[in-house]
Amino acid sequence: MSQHHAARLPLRQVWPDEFVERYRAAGYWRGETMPGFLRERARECADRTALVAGDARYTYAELWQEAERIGAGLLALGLTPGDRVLVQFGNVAEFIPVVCGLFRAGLIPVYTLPAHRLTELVHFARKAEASAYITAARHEGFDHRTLARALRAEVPAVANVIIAGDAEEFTSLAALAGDHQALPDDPDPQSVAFLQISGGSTGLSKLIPRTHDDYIYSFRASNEICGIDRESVYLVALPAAHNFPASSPGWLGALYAGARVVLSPGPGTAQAFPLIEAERVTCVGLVPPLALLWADAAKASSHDLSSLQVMQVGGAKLVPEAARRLKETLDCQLQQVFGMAEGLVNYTRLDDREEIVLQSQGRPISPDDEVLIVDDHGDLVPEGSAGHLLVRGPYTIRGYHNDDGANARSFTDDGFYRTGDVVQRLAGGYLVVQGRATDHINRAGEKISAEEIEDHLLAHPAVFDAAVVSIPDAYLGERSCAFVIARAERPRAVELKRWVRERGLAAFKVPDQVVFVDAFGTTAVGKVSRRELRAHLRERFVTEQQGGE
Ligand code: OOB
Repeated sequence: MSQHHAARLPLRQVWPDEFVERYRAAGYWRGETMPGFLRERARECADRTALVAGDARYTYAELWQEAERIGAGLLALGLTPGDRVLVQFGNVAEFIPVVCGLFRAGLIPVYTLPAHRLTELVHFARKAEASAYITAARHEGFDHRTLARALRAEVPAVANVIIAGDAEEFTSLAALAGDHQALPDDPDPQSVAFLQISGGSTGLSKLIPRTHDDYIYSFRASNEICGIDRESVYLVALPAAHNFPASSPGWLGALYAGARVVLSPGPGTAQAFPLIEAERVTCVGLVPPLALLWADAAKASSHDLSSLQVMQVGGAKLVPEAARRLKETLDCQLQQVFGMAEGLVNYTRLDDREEIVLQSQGRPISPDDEVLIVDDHGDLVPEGSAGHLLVRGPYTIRGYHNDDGANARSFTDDGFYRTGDVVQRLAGGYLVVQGRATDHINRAGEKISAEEIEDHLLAHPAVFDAAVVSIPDAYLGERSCAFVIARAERPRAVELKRWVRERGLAAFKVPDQVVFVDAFGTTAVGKVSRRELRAHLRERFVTEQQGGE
């Protein structure tokens, strides 16, 4: 129990030796590390602006200095390199310096989303064996100190809580100091740099270990594909902890390039448009519903958006008609991005033919991304047919953190990750996402596991059975709908929604719609799989709705 202060062994993500050699020889893995490149930029780009967030501006030198202060301060509290630290921030000025500080101290950030609540944080803290939680006093009206207290009560191993803003009984981020604290050497490039949260296609979210070598390769190569260089200005409009705005090429790609990162507090045009004008933003990544909103708003806007060169759209499917609408309205290039926190990222290229940009979700970053498209039995489908996407490559994980069950399901014996996506491959390796084989709801880019929500609904005393499915939605792409068979007394829909919220879950997981049914309507409910059952309910519902209109 008292191993807490002993140095932890670095977490590793293991690729077989032959792959390590191959990825090094090809120049993908160069032995760079997060603190290593940040230190270099602080030297090369010392006085250039690295980060703009609210009223705060940091040069590269200042960002590094702040990272050293925070890193040393955390170690002075008793944290040890290798310790895992839950990080939860909205798009505020503290987020990036904190993450850089963790990298500097060899601490491992566990990125949570601002929307996550107690149940999720407890799960992440336990899975990661976290020993600290860093967050803001309040975010969007919610008090994270209260959450911190509840988290510490459930997981006492989270011994340190560090708060940006009024810290109350906790440690204040602003007061961290470690003047005499020795900082460690840069970590092993093949060790795990951070833990990312998976979309959670089955059950609870898994933790995704990404190494310095593999992640840096993904955003360095993304910079090239997305045209990010020192003169670029990258706007983070989606939650900064998400893999898309973090690394595709995201704020990390931008920092790697010596470019400028601008954080928008939210994704709305009222917040983002003035920033685009003021900072001359050149690139932004959005989910499809936002992209469409932005395009509409841009037509009527008095803001000068002429600096914008590339609008990236990803996280959920951009259907061709919507892509065409964007192309017609926007005065900048459209780039489709189909990625996943587990690794593989596909982009349409900036010089691709219009047809490809409208029809496809792009092609992989790396010539060494091995993409297989297989049928239900694992056999390759004929070229051009749709099938399950499997992938292996220089920046795709070989396993989740501390999760043998998920690893047995999600990876093949020879190390391919089963993405759960159903895709079709076009000439040139371009992928078209057709749908998915797992039951999660992709709600405007936020991934929700059907199973996870069903479990929470089933815990309600008045619920006999529940099935959560995705329903096509004109605005969100998909929304969540819970079909519920009640016991004797039917609860009200709002009560079930409140129930889910009060189970300590992110608000985006609360079912958008609750539909009570007397039975699930198949004669063999007990025999079919949950998956078939959900598909059946979805189909019946969508057909009835269309019939009714
Ligand atoms: C990104 O990452 P995650 O981990 O939140 O979600 C991954 C899943 C994919 O497996 C796929 O089901 C879906 O999100 N997805 C798309 C898509 N982009 C992601 N489905 C259709 N079309 C697209 N363009 O969402 C993510 C990570 C890095 C870059 C971009 C997105």
